[in-house]
Amino acid sequence: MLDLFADDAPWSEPLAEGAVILRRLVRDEGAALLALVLDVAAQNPFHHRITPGGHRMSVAMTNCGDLGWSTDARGYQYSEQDQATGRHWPPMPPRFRQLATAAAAQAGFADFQPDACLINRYEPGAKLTLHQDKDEKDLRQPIVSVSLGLPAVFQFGGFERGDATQRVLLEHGDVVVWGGPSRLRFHGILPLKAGVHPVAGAYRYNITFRRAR
Ligand code: MD3
Ligand code: FE
Repeated sequence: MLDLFADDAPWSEPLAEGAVILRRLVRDEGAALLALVLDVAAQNPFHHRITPGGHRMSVAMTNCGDLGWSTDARGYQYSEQDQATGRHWPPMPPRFRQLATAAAAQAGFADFQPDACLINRYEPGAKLTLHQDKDEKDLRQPIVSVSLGLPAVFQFGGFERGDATQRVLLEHGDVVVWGGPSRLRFHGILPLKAGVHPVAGAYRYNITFRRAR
C-alpha cells in the first residue's frame, strides 16, 4: 500500500506551466516496472539507432504499443512496425497504460490514452542532446515519463535551442508529466554518471508514454 503519510511518501513539484514532477510516485513499484521493461526488451531488444546524420545514438531504445518511434536514414518517425525487423512492436503492458493515464490525470490531463511507449536505456556517458518532441500529431496531449535506475541530470530549456536551461535531477521512481506550454520546450539529459543501482544495476531507464496519432 502507498502510505501518503509515511515520511517517504511521494510529492509533487511544479516545474513550469504544464510540467509537474511526481517525485517517487512509482518508486515502490520500480522493480516490477523494470521487469516489464525487460519483458519488452526480450521481444524487441534495446538498439543504438543511427540518426539521419549517420551518428550512433549513445542511448539504446526499444518501444512497445501500437506505434513505436525510431530513426534511420529516412528520418525520425512513428510507425506500426519496427523498421529494423519489419515486425510489430510488443504490446504495451496494461500496467504501463494505467500508470500513464493516472499520472496524467493527477497533473490535470483527463483521458490521456497513450498509443506509443518509447523506452530509453542509458549507460555511463550516454546523453540526449537538447531537442523538442514534436513528431506527435496532437501536441495538446501530454507526455508522461518514468525514470528508473541511476539518477540523471535533466536539462529543461525554453522554446528556442539557445534559451537558458534549468537542471533537475531525475531519480528512480520519479514520474513527470509534460503538457500545456511545456510540451514544446527544449530538453535533454546530461551524460550519465557511472554507478550501481540496487534495482537497475549500471543503467538508467526512461519510459515515455505518448499519444502519437
Ligand atoms: C519535456 N527522454 O525520449 S524524459 C525523449 O530521460 C526524452 O530519456 C528523456 O526526452 C529521457 O524524447 C527525457 C522527459 C521528457 C520527455 C518528453 C518531453 C521531457 C519532455 C517533452 C516535452 C518537454
Ligand atoms: Fe524528448
